[in-house]
Amino acid sequence: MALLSFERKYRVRGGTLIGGELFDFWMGPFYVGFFGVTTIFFAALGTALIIYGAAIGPTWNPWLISIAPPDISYGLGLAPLRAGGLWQIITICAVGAFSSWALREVEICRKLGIGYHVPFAFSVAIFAYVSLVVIRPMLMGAWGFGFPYGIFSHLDWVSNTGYQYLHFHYNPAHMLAVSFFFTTALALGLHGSLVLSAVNPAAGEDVKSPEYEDTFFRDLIGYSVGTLGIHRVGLLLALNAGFWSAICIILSGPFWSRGWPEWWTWWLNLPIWVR
Ligand code: 07D
Ligand code: 07D
Ligand code: U10
Repeated sequence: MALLSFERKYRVRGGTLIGGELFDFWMGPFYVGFFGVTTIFFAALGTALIIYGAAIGPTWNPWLISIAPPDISYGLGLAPLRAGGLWQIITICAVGAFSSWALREVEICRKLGIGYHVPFAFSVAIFAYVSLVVIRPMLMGAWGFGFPYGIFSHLDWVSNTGYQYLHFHYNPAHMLAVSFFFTTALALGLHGSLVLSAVNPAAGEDVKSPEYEDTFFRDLIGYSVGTLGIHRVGLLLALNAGFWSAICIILSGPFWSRGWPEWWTWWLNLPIWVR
């Protein structure tokens, strides 16, 4: 079915979560829906507040613009706009915009009659963000533990936070997250190259069937996970990368406040070593 006739078939009203038929329409290629409106609202307000924060700040250099969270002394209270209040409202806008985007994905899935895998996956990314600016600051008792909104300043935050725990690489959940990120790239590299090698042959040659893809990996490593299976594996790897990232930062502070290398003393303290 050509794309346009397919769109005529599925672009019908219904299936929305909220708002009934009120925003149940498309603008050009984009589906709008109630959550499209809330996305635009939060994203526009958040962006405007970042621009306002830049205007009252010391620089227009895009790498250096930064909206900082309140000082730790404000605890979990509200801060004046210029002293972290902007960061607090921008955080509400960001959570509002990301959640709206996920819910808009859900409405599109419902219209198409497909599974909710994409919004579920995006929710893991949202969980990682929320772990940084809501969950960990709340567990530690101050919004000031969130990261600042700026290109370079957020890198400073990651570095400083890492060194507060002496050597962040020794955080076991960080190890898992890093390994899952690396494995995700490996899996996508293998999958993208394998598919292209089979279905995008040189001019004049035949496109090869999935049996060729299966056979390549049986010959190489003795097993093929299959053409559907590799997508399950890819999703599982990527979701774990985001999930263990969130865990590694929630652990740092609320549940472990010393250097991460020290955590490994449990290994040396095992009763099995001969002294
Ligand atoms: C390619 C999809 C497109 C998305 C892009 C990002 C903005 C920000 C806003 C100036 C893969 C759009 C950027 C809307 C502009 C202002 C106020 C996704 C793709 C191109 N980071 N981070 C970047 C964010 C955190 C870290 C780049 C966001 C944590 C490190 C970009 C968040 C920690 C490095 C960026 C976030 C952390 C970066 C490229 C939110 C741990 C880099 C991102 C909302 C996760 C790299 C200068 C990219 C860089 C980089 C955005 C959170 C660490 C500016 C939106 C606090 C170590 N981050 N980041 O390609 O070059 O993502 O930085 O949580 O080295 Mg970051
Ligand atoms: C949070 C982004 C969510 C994004 C959302 C969408 C828009 C719209 C619009 C483009 C989670 C945003 C969308 C804004 C854009 C348009 C149109 C993703 C998020 C919802 N580390 N480390 C990680 C590595 C070191 C430290 C994670 C490697 C040092 C700290 C990952 C190395 C020290 C934290 C990771 C390394 C240190 C991390 C990040 C190597 C510093 C975190 C990925 C090779 C001295 C962070 C939840 C992530 C974390 C994190 C990898 C080194 C510190 C596993 C590979 C030793 C403090 N590090 N790290 O989380 O877990 O993505 O955050 O050395 O907080 Mg690390
Ligand atoms: C899916 C699918 C399927 C389909 C599909 C899709 C999933 C069934 C049916 C849907 C998929 C798509 C439509 C494709 C979209 C894909 C993605 C979103 C993921 C892939 C992403 C990319 C290809 C982009 C990757 C980009 C990377 C890795 C780098 C991005 C980096 C930046 C934007 C810069 C960030 C850094 C900043 C801001 C700091 C500053 C640093 C730099 C700018 C770089 C270095 C510095 C300099 C060189 C100096 C200064 C720079 C200057 C002056 C200018 C820079 C200009 C720039 C443009 C960056 O399953 O099948 O089909 O359709």
